[in-house]
Amino acid sequence: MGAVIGGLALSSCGQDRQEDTSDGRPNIMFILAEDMTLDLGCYGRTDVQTPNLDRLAAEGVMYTNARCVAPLSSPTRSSMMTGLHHTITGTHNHRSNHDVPLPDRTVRPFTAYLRDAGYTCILGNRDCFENPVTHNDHESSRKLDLNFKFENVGPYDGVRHFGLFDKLYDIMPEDAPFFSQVTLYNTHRGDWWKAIRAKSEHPVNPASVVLPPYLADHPKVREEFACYLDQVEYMDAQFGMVMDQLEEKGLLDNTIVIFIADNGRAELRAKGFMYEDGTKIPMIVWGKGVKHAVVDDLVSELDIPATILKLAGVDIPDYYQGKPLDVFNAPDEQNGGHDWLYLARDTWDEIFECIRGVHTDRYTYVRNYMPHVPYDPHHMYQEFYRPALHVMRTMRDQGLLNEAQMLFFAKSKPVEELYDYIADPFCLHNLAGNPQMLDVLNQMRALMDSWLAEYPDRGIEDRLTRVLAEDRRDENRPRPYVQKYYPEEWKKIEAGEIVDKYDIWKIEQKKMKAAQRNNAGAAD
Ligand SMILES: [Ca+2]
Repeated sequence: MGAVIGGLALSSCGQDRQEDTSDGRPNIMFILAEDMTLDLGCYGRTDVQTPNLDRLAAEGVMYTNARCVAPLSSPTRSSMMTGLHHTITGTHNHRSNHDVPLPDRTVRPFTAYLRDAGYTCILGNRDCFENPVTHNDHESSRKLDLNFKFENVGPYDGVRHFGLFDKLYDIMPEDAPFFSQVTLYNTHRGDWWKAIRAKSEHPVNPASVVLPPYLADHPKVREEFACYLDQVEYMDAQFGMVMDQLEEKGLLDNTIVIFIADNGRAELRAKGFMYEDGTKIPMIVWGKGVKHAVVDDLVSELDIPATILKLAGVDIPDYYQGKPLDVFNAPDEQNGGHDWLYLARDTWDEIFECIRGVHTDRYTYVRNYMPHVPYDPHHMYQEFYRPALHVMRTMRDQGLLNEAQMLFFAKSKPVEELYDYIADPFCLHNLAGNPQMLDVLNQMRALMDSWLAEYPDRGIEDRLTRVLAEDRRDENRPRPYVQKYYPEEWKKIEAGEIVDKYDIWKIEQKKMKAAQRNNAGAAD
């Protein structure tokens, strides 16, 4: 499978072909894109070119109703690594518990089982990403982002040793069978977005972008969305390079490739929330023996670790909450997926939150445990990385937003929400107050309550007692700093420009704070 580079100048990754020393078990390649929903050509988008993933889907199994377990990175990644929902293991608050080992020593990272079975576990990819556009692709390719104590590489016992992988980067034929995990990071918001768009040979035309109806149809919003799709194209090109690398090493024939995004699209009313664009993720499995199929079953990220262990011939632990995908079967022979899934969203940076959701094959039920926290809580990260937020706030003040676009600016959230996501894929019409939907509402409530009766939910338990780490507090974020010292730049942000200096500002502001502290200390 040769890669099609999506019109972007990326480094090549030529390697001498070497002998595959696999003992017959498949190699497993787990590739995670960041923060995107079904924004690929193979899922029907007409405004983006993703030839490499389109080909993967045309030859492999493409899941059309796959869900993350949280609409944020670190809880989803923590869940996949343990096989258990993040609300059970205490890994629910984004970027938390970094010094806390997993609470139950019978719960082990799935890589520990793979390593016991003789798999070489390899994290990240260096060869393909040597000439990134503006950020360090190869460092971000090893992103783990787990809310428990871990180290990238080294032994693991969960008490004194917390290493999850055997090594970084290099896949060698003698590593077979291997498990390789690679994050393709650039679809995450960052200071490289404009540079990647500038480098594209076919930047996405803002006029051709199909916007979701909850975003205002404004030139700046179109430009931003086009730039997001440029990131998707760049990611697709990187994916193609990883596949080329495997082929050139002679390892592709015995490798199963699993591609997903960790959570939904980084946009207003998507990432962070239970709606379709926040929770529906691409999921494609490809490789030797995998039959092409398009599967509409409701499946979960938690099915991924179970699938990986099954592919490796490892017994799936009793406590696992996912079930392995039947990737070698036609759709009518598949296991049918899940009847329903439980999702949770808790603290995100400095914003406390507690949202719970249930998805069935038709409905989404949402229970807001903190309804007083608005959808737009002036979250610092979103201030910098959601140009649409500023554009739409201005339009709101001018009375220019329609009902769908005003949803994000409600002063509070309803206690309960219910959506028929088949009829209403943008989750614009809350049916929770509709008397005709009372039976459905009660069924969804009962599903959520049955989960809560069976499992602890540590996010609901700790929601009123959370304390933010020092570096999450508002004063350590650069909004007031930029407003004061870079007022012209702040004006651009408020006008809906895409940010590309956030990291610089963060560093400068930290330096200034440190200098102020030192000066205060000297005066004492
Ligand atoms: Ca993510």
